[in-house]
Amino acid sequence: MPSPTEKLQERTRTKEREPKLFHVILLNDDYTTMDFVIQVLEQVFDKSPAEAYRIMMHVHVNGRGLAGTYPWEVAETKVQTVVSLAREAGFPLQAVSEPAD
Ligand code: TYC
Repeated sequence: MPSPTEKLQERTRTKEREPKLFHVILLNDDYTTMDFVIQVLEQVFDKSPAEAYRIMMHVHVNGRGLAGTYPWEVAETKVQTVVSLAREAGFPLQAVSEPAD
């Protein structure tokens, strides 16, 4: 049996190496333009033009889709960036984050 100190050290190391990951999900709507969503996927989520188009069409057809997976703070910042850019441009585009597992 490991001593309590050894247990604590094991748990601490695991947390540092495996931060909890969160999916950033884009939601479909009827008003945001396809070009704007593609632009967001390229600029905020570093997608290639082809991948951005694929993800945008997936969201358009299925209602929601995965833009990227990040540690919690990065995921929250990306959600806020998407919403800010969309509101500045006059679009209702929504993004949410949710635990990856
Ligand atoms: N449904 C939008 C349209 O037809 C396009 C769109 C795609 C909007 C993805 C939001 O997350 C979205 N213009």
